[in-house]
Amino acid sequence: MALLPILEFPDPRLRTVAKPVTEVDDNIRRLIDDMFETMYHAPGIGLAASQINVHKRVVVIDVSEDKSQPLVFINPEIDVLDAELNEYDEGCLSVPGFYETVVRPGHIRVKALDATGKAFEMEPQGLLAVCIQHELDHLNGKLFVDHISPFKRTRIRAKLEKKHKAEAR
Ligand code: QAP
Ligand code: CO
Repeated sequence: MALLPILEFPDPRLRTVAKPVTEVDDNIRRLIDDMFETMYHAPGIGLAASQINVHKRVVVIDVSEDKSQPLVFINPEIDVLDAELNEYDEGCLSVPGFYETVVRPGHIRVKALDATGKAFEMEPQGLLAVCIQHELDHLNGKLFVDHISPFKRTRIRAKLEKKHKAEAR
């Protein structure tokens, strides 16, 4: 297992659209293990491969209190199940220290492959529905800051650029 460095906004590599996984093999399972280790260490509740500069459609999530419910989504696809929208204060390991309210559909259906390559479906609501949509955005080169006002996004970018310059000194 390995802890992997996480790309931070506004790194342009976070804008890469990830490619579908064609075969769920041991290399993908090693990637998944490293992603869980990196996510739990942070700690975080969701991580997309894009955030560790691997542009494959792989997401790991665990929204449980005690890290007991690891979920893997390979090549995830989402349908919106009802028109109701929910607000949630989202954060992101790639936007450390910043949380903003994002509006998204509250009830979705997700179809994906698990770590064995088997297709599954679920119909989450609440935090899990938020998290899956947030992570699928990453695979499409999108970040939660794209859902907030340009003013707030610019301010966050400036603060993180300042932090990155300080870290590089
Ligand atoms: C995405 O985010 C998410 O700013 C996962 O300093 C977040 O795990 C989906 C984190 C909220 C739904 C709701 C953020 C850790 C972790 C930070 C995360 C930080 C340290 C974020
Ligand atoms: Co994120």
